[in-house]
Amino acid sequence: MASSTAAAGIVSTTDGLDLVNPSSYVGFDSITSQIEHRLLKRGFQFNVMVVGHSGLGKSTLVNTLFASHLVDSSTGKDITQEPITKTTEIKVSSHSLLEDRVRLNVNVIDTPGFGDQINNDKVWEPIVKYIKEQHSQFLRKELTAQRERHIVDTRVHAVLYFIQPNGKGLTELDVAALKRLTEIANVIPVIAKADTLTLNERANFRNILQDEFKKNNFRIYPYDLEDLTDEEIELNKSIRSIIPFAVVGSEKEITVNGELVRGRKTRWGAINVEDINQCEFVYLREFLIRTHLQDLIETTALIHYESFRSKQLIALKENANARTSAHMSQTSTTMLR
Ligand SMILES: Nc1nc2c(ncn2[C@@H]2O[C@H](COP(=O)(O)OP(=O)(O)OP(=O)(O)O)[C@@H](O)[C@H]2O)c(=O)[nH]1
Ligand SMILES: [Mg+2]
Repeated sequence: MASSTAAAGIVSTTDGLDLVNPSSYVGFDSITSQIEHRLLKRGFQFNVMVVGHSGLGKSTLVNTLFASHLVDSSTGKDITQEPITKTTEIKVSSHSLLEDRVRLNVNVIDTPGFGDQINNDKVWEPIVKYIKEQHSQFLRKELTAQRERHIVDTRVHAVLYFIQPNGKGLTELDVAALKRLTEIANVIPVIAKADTLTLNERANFRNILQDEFKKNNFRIYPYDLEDLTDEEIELNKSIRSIIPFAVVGSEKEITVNGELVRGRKTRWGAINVEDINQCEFVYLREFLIRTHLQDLIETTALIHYESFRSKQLIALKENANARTSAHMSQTSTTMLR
């Protein structure tokens, strides 16, 4: 807090810092607009991955998520026109969203579903490997002598984990995969194909899953880090109460009340995926690309990447030390001979 011992434009603060009030205009107050300008020019890079058992609607949902905004930037075609087929390999598609001067570059990383293989042991390993590879690539670029001014970020900022709407709970495979993935990335679980459950069944299932996350000590995103404001803590609390989001995806448009909407016909009637009374798809989208976009990107860098980076650097140092001492003992043995 500033006291009024101002002399020659210097104001002392209670934390011992002197605030200098320059007598003429310097111009650094424009720094926020400079940063804004730079960020707007460069745009944001957001990488989201979908993971889970086979056939749960992963590919459909990512297409639905950005459907109204997306045009495949590589082909220029509206990607939602293409039929969705079974995903057999990790596939990245790049999209660009432009809203109110802000450019958002989204990489969607679609992965093959679990459960089709004869041996399902560690089927999540290729996914873990992919996430780590992106960290490793980033680290390599950071460590090169001629570092790029702006390293293109391919690190996975969010993993949407799809859970079968069985009403019972997680499978053994889910538990093992979630344990591994929550250690290395921001994991956001969703209840897939929520249209197959009644609203009551959804609420019960959500409670069961939240208990299982607790019991297994999974670190589910969002995290309450030290520097959050009271408002952000409150927001996270309310988000946490509806995680896993119950979502419905659809590759088709249907007519509901005479209006053409993206939705599905179910045995209870038609579901409009954009209607918050029928599914939580809109909450998920808001959460991902509005309220938590920057936090997802930052948390990936500050927590997950940082932990990878420090482990790698320690291992490098230990290797180098081991090599030096091996070399020294070899030299002294030679000298003794
Ligand atoms: N009832 C219902 N069906 C859905 C939903 N989303 C997708 N489907 C259907 O489920 C089937 C599988 O959808 P995909 O999007 O290919 O599922 P996936 O998880 O990508 O499948 P894999 O790539 O094999 O792992 C398709 O027939 C979709 O039409 C949903 O929200 N509700
Ligand atoms: Mg798929």
